[in-house]
Amino acid sequence: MQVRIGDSVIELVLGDITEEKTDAIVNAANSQLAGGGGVDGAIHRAAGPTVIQQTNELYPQGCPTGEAVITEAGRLKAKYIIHTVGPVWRGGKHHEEADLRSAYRNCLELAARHGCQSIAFPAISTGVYSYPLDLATEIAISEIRQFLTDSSAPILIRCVLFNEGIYGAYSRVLEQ
Ligand code: AR6
Repeated sequence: MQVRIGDSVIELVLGDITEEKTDAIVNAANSQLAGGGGVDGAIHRAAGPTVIQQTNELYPQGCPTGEAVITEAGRLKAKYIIHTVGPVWRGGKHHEEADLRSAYRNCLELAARHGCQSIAFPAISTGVYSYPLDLATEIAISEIRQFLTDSSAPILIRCVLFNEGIYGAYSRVLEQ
């Protein structure tokens, strides 16, 4: 499914983000940038050891929640990996929404600063970090829409969704 916003496109696909050929793919990392399970584990396994070497060298302090850092992409087809840290869901009253919005926005701004014309996102925070899927989806789509509305350069944003349930949630919100 695709929606056009000006000259840009938001696209939803079902699949594995490690196979994407977009200029950048986003990793849902932890604040130590230490690797982990979920999409983080899959990305590091597919990209190989140079990525964790780079995060250790360039970002020894890790990455705070809501921020984003960039590395090359090792063996992946993408050029860059943007590592962001979404919030852990703790009931919704611990600035989870602001942190998740800021994670999306910082990824998009970092990608733009590196000249990326296409970027693939997973559903940040909706796995191990337990953010309720419908709420996370609203935030993802609204931040992406806002960024595309504000920016002049055309860009493709692809949300790569790991199962039918997540795809369904995204398509319902994008259709609105
Ligand atoms: N491609 C696309 N999406 C994926 C893939 C994949 N290969 N694998 C999983 N997902 P999660 P979080 C989806 O848990 O909630 C890690 O241990 C998954 O279905 O990967 O932000 C980190 O190191 C879900 O919808 O990330 C952190 O400690 C989404 O990706 C912590 O988990 C995010 O799930 C981050 O938790």
